[in-house]
Amino acid sequence: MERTFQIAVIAGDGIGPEVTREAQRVAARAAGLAGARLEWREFPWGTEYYFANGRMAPPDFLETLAACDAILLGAVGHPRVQDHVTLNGLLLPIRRRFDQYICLRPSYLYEGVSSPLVGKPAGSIDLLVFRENTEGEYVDVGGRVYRGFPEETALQTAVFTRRGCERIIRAAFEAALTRPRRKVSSITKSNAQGYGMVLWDECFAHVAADYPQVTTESLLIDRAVMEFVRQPESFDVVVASNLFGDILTDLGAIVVGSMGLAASGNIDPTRRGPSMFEPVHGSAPDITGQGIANPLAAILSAAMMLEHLQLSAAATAIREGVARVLRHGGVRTPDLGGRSSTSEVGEAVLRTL
Ligand code: GGG
Repeated sequence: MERTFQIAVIAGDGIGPEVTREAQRVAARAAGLAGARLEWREFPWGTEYYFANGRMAPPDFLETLAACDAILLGAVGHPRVQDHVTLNGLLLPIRRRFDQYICLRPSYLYEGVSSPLVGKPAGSIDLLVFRENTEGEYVDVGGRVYRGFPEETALQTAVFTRRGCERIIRAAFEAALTRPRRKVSSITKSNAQGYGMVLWDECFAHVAADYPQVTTESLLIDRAVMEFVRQPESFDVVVASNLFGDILTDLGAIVVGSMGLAASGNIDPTRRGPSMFEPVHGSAPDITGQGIANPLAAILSAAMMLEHLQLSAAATAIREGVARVLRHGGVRTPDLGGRSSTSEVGEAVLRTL
């Protein structure tokens, strides 16, 4: 019997709709070949909605999304709207409401793609970042007083809970058990952030004791960014706070060749609500409308979505298709040194299925 999944699509802003279109085409075909049907529920939320309605999405948008099996998101952000409005109006409430506490962001150096780092063979960089996704530095806690006066003051609070730290760290260890190198690196700045990140370190030591078969290391963020450049192959599974995970994964994307290859999943492993899948990149206003955005990050995010929906064969087919297109090298967008369009790359992946 054909299984049917309701997928919410928030293509969003800038290049979001361009890359999401390709991800939908590829995901629908791969799911179909695996005996499943994806029913798209497309929502026109984002900054155009904001210009018309003064908010990024309707008041009941979270209830609407709750009825779906997964969410596919393109990008949010517009040069005429401050980024904290777009993030706090759409992306962050979704992550929190559906307790998508794992932000999973792989970086893999594909055959046929050059790292900006010299002498890195294909496959030598293969790391998986577990970014804490519901608390830390991204909580909406703080305030401003004396606005516009010389004594204006802003407070921005980070929140670290034992439950929040332990569950993301445990998820990282569980993933490490499934990988050959079985290593977890924890990244903090606990020498300077003496409360939240010290709690994080304590949680890391506590959870690590349950996994004697996993090698561990704790690095300060300043050392970690250095090692991401100097020897990224030394990392296997990396676990970090919301902010540090976000920054590290842009670096991780660039050392494996392009932001256009960086996929991510915002996941609630308990499956109480929908998880959300999105490319790591933003709306890229500089290339919007030119038809040259790399759709592979969105396509690989859709593969993560299919994996989460337990359509593993479909997910694997997409990942292998992307690897073939990159290995062959004939069809690629300008970020990877090619001249192909967004839809030509999507079409090339479709042909592999
Ligand atoms: N692809 C989603 C997107 O547009 N992300 C923009 C962004 O700034 N995200 C910040 C975050 O992931 O925390």
